[in-house]
Parts: sequence; C-alpha cells; structure tokens
Amino acid sequence: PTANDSSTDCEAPPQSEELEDDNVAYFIKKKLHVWCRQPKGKWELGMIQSTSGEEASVSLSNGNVMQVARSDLLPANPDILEGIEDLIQLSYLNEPSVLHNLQYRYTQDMIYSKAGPILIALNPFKNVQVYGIDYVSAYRQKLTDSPHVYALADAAYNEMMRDEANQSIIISGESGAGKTETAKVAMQYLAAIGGGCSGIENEILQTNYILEAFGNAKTSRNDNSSRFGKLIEIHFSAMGKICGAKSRVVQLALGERSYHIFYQLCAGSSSDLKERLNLRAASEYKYLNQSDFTTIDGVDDAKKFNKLMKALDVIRMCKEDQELAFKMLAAILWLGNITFQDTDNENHIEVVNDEAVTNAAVLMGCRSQELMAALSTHKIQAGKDTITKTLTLRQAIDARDAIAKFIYASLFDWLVEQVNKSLQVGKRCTGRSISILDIYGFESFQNNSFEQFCINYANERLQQHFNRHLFKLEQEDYELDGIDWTKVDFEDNQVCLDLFEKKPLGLFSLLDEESNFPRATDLTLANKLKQHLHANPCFKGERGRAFGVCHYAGEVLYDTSGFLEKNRDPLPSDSIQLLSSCSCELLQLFSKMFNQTQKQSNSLHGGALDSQKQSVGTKFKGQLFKLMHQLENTTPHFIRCIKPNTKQLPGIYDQDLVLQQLKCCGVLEVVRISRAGYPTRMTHQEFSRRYGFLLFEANTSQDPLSISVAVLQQFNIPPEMYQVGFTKLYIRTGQIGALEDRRKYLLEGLLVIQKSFRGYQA
Ligand code: AOV
Ligand code: MG
Repeated sequence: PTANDSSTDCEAPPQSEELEDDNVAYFIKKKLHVWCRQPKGKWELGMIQSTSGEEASVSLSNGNVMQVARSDLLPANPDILEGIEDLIQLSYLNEPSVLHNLQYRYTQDMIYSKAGPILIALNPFKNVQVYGIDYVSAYRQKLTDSPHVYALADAAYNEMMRDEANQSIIISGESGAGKTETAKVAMQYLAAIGGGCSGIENEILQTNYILEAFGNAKTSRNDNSSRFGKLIEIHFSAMGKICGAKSRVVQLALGERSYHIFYQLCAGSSSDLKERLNLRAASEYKYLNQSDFTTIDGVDDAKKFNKLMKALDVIRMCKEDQELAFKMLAAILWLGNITFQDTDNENHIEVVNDEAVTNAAVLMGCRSQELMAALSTHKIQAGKDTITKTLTLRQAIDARDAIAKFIYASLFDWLVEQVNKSLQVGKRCTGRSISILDIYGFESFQNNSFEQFCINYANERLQQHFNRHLFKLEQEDYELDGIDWTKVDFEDNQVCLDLFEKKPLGLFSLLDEESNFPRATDLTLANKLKQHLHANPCFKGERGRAFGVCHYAGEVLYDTSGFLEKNRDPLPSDSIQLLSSCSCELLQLFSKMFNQTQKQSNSLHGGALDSQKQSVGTKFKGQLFKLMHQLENTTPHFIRCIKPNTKQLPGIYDQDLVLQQLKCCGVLEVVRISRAGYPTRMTHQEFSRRYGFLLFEANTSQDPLSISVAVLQQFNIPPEMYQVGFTKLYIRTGQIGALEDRRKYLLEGLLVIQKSFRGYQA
C-alpha cells in the first residue's frame, strides 16, 4: 500500500497539517490518532473524544484522559505508515510525526531513512548488523532498496558510469553524529565494487588509520573527533575499477594537543624506538597530561600504533621517513615540557636549561643554546644593527606553543602529501571520480569562538551548495519545461555569505585588517565590525565584545575574545629562522614550504601584506574555496548524520536533540518542499515505454505524450496530481505506486506464461 491509500478513501480528511473544525469531527468519528503536546513539550499519541470551543478532551494511549487546547493537537499518521522508509511519504509531515517515524525505525535498528533525495543516518552507538560483503552484494544486485549508505554509494557509482560524470557524497552533521564512520562505510562499498587486482582499494582504506591517528582527538563530544575536514576523491578506470585517490584537507588549529598519535606513540613504540626518541610515558608530558584522560575506554593505544605502522608500510612510506615523523612528535612533546624562570631583569625571563630543552634540541637537530635563544628573545632589525629584546613570560610561552603547533600542522600536511603520492592517480584513469566529503557540522554553543566562526562559515557555504542543487536546479527544471510552478521560496543564504566574504567590508577582511594593527584588541575588533556591518540583515551587533550572525540554522552569538590572536597565529620570524637552520630534513622542508606560501600569498595581495603571514581565517577560506570548487563539478548525493543523544550511548532517543538537528541540516525544509512539488519526473518517452502496455485499449497513436496521458486517465490520476511539461511528466508523491503495482503484476504474469511456453517447446 502506498501513502496515498488513506486519502483515496472517499471520506478522506482535508490534506492539512492542522486540525481544523471539519477534520476534527472526522478524527473523532474514525477514531484516528492525534499527537497531543504534553506539559514538558513531548508529544503523546491519543484519540480525541470530544471538543468544546478551543478545548478538546483526549484519551492518551496510557489510559489517561486530558483536557488540552486544540492548538496542542496535531494529526498523526495512519498505522499503515508506521516506520515508513521515506519521510516524504507520510500523509502528515508535522514535527511529532517525523520524529516518531525516525524513532520507530531507530528502536528496530533501522538507522537509515530517507527524506526525499537525502539519506538520514542515525548514530546507533553500537554495532548494527547491516554491513559486510553479504549486504554489499544485496545492494549491488538490487535485492533490496531499503535506505542505506550502500544504496546511496551504489547510486553514485551507477550515475558516474552511466553519465560519465563525477559524483560526490556530502556528509554533514554535528560532532559525534557519525560522519567519519559513514564516510568509511561508503568507502568500503566503493572499494568492494570497484576493487581490482591492484589492491589499491585496500591502500585507500588503510589511509583512514593514518589520517585518524594524526588528525583525530578525544573531545567531550566524541572520543574520536576529527579535527580536520576531508574530501577524498576516489578515481575509477573506464571499466569502473579504482585506480587512485587523492585527499584534500581543511585544517583548523583548534588548540587541541591531544591527537591520538601522541598517546599511541608513547604506548606502542618499541623500546628501541623509545630510546632513540628519548620517549617517556604519556603522563610525563605536559601537552598530554593536562587533560583528564590519557586513555580512552575500550581503546588500546599500543594496538592502534601497530596498525598505524602497518598502514604506513602499506602506503610504502620508507622506514626512515616514518622515523622522521615520530621524531617530530617526540620533539613536540619535549617542547611542551620546556619551562621558563624569572631573571633579575624585571618582567623578563630565561629558559630553564633542563632535559626538556636538551631533548627537544637533539630531536630537532639544533644546539640547545639556539633553541633557548629563540624561545626567550626577539631580534629587531634597526637600520644596520640588530637589537635583541627579552620576551615576557606570556610571549615566551606563546612562542614555544607556536613552534609546536607549526611543526604539527606541517607534519600533517606532509603526511597527506605522502599518502597522496602513494595513491597517485595513474595514467589508466579516465578522470571519473567519486569524492566523499566528511566535514565538521554546524556548531552553536553557550560560548562560541573563532573555531565555531570558521566551522559555521564552512557550513553556510555547504548549505548554499545544497540549496542550489536541490531547489534552484529543481525550479529551473520546472521553468525550462514550461511547468506552472508557483515558486517555492527557498532560503538563499547569499546575504549571510556576503557578510563573511565581502571585501573590504566583510567579517574575514575586517578581521584581517584589525589583526594587522599592533594595538588592536578584541573590543576594537567588535566595534569595527559593528560600525561597518550593521546594515547587513544577517549581522547583529551585541553589547561589548559580542556579535551575532543569523545563520541558516539559527542565530549564533560569537565572542571576539581571542579572535585576533587565533587569526594571527603568530610564528615569530626568529622561530622560522631557527627551524630552517636545524639539521633535521623535515624541519628544513617545513620552513621552506612556509616561506613559499608566504611569498605566494604576498604576491596575491599585491605585496600589501608584506612580511605579514597569511592569516588563519584567510587560509581556511582559501582551502574551503578549493574544496567547494572541486564539488561544484560533481553530481552531489547528500547524507545527514544525526546524533540521537549526547551520552554516546545506544538506545536513547532524545526528541528535542533530534528535532534541533533536523532543523539545522534542513531536513524538515526538504521534506516540505519535496511534497509541495512534483518529485516523480519522467520524460514522455520513458513514461510511455514503461506504462504504455497497461492500456486496456491499444492506442492508435504512436505519440509518447498521448500514450502517457491515456495511461494517467485510465488510472484515474486526478489532474491536480500531475503536470505535463514540454519534455517530461511531473507527478506528485505517491501517485505512481498504483501504476508500478499493476506493471509488476502483469510482468510477473508474463514471465510465468513465458516459462511455461518454453517448457512446452522443450
Ligand atoms: P563525527 O565524525 O560525526 O564526529 P564519528 O563518525 O566519529 O562522528 O562517530 C562517533 C562515534 O559514533 C563512533 O566512534 C562510533 O562509536 C559511533 N558510530 C557512528 N556511526 C556508527 C555506525 N554506523 N555504527 C556504529 N557506531 C557508529 V566529529 O569528527 O567529532 O564532527 O569532529
Ligand atoms: Mg569525524
């Protein structure tokens, strides 16, 4: 039965999301269920017994009878739609109905559902038995079509082969919602169906261990939180076999130092390696022991380290390079243990000459004295003379941490490059690809800082990409085909993007400008923003250091404290000089790379930012642009991951939390718009070829259009349920079911006749 069965009933209630006078009577008479809002905002199922004025008496499923305001009632869906796979097939699309449907499926471990073109994935926080080779072949052979990442990856693969067009799978959601796991499931499917004898698909899967070890960290919201955004592009040959891959990352220094790799290295390295790196236990390093956790429940760091070493072997990184990378990690850990002490000179400090300095210097390949000088003094060029100034304690700590951060970020970039080299797209590749995007979702907290500012900007861009594809293209399609289409107002967020991107009067530009003023403070920044941006409707000036931005997912209040510093992310020139003089090859390479990007960015800015390092915000924006550019040339497939609770536990479904995420990622909007339009679309040819043979009377005309219209009339599809375009038929949700049923029935009958006919011939 299709969703429409309830409404083809001759006494069907009006298709309204509200309970109005005439359908209330209908609901009472037919004993239909309604949603009844409870005092704490939860919704309970019940039946209306009677009404008087604006009040109704409702008997709840738990037996209680309640008096409620009519406005607190909403129609519920007929039982036959319980747990339906695609939300847009629901007769009523109100919030409790959508929430209930997802919850019903979740309790039965059906974690995947659809909302029109979008796949919704609810995080089960436990192992669900829906993966593996049997499921892969079931989806490949179309034995099942229930919603699944496999089904979506399969569709992307088929479209790539059929249309020779690049595809993308765009995964978004909050922290801990399951994006990274979902991306891996999609990769597994593509590896399984696109695998060949080269074994490159296994190499691609192994890169996950490397990128996660170096790019992920435990946070309060996710034990395995990705601290970078990733777009992995998987390339295929003309035969549909995987022939290479490339990753693009968007890094954001989040001030986290507890990346998994440090714990893994301390726990899992051999005693030989430990000796060579002067390595101690994780608990002895300040960068690691400041957080409350040096271990994660259920995670064996030593084992993970062995897996990582194997993965590095699989991508053919030589042992010398592996050791160099570990050496850098050890150097960072020792840098973190370096301390400072007061000197006789007021407010000024010197580095404590202990094993931390000695070890860091040995690992970096410089003399202790040089390292100590770089961490405690600043050289200023004054004409021909060089003046040496002593740093304050704060400045020295910042310089130390900036060097550690720089080494780590460069190491990560370098690793990604090594991985890409090893998976380099070969000559036999046709250029067909499927890209998988796993990037941090929208964040709105009590206190939002520069990190949220960047993350939410990225999501604003992605949302535009999403909108453009789903709505704009759809609308253009209708208009091109001459369809009467009362335009659906879709939220275009260009105004909000302008707020971030406009030059010179946009958030990023103004932030960079203020970052260049030595005397600027967080307060002068906030004032500057308010002064120049108040006219943008997405900007909200707030008191003091705060400002608000109206994002597509809601308003977020940002606190400018620390913005300037985080945007500058200063790496003193003394430090760069030190690094380039180190005997360690990697450090030389990193400082060279750094100088090169500086040159590039300076020439891009016409030298205006002379000697000024490219800001973190600008770098982030640039990386995001490249990534979006790559996505623009693909056919997108969207997955929205939803976190059902914040406890990271199975079986708990927090309705408010789910609802808020459905709103943030635009699912509710899509459900509504899909239904308002005509989601089923077929060309006249396709339609007449598929259903033409169902006509009782042979149609003398060969014209696909008249055949199609005859079919629609024979099946009593009401005229308001479809429209005829120049090239295509546009049909509303749920109308095609009856035709499909009839077609299947007839075809199966034909098959039986054919079989018996063949038997007769034999
Ligand atoms: P995220 O990528 O969305 O967060 P993850 O993919 O790391 O979230 O998922 C968080 C945790 O949820 C995983 O470590 C698993 O324990 C569990 N999980 C997610 N999906 C599944 C699944 N399909 N089956 C079983 N368990 C799952 V972040 O990277 O923090 O934004 O920055
Ligand atoms: Mg992740």
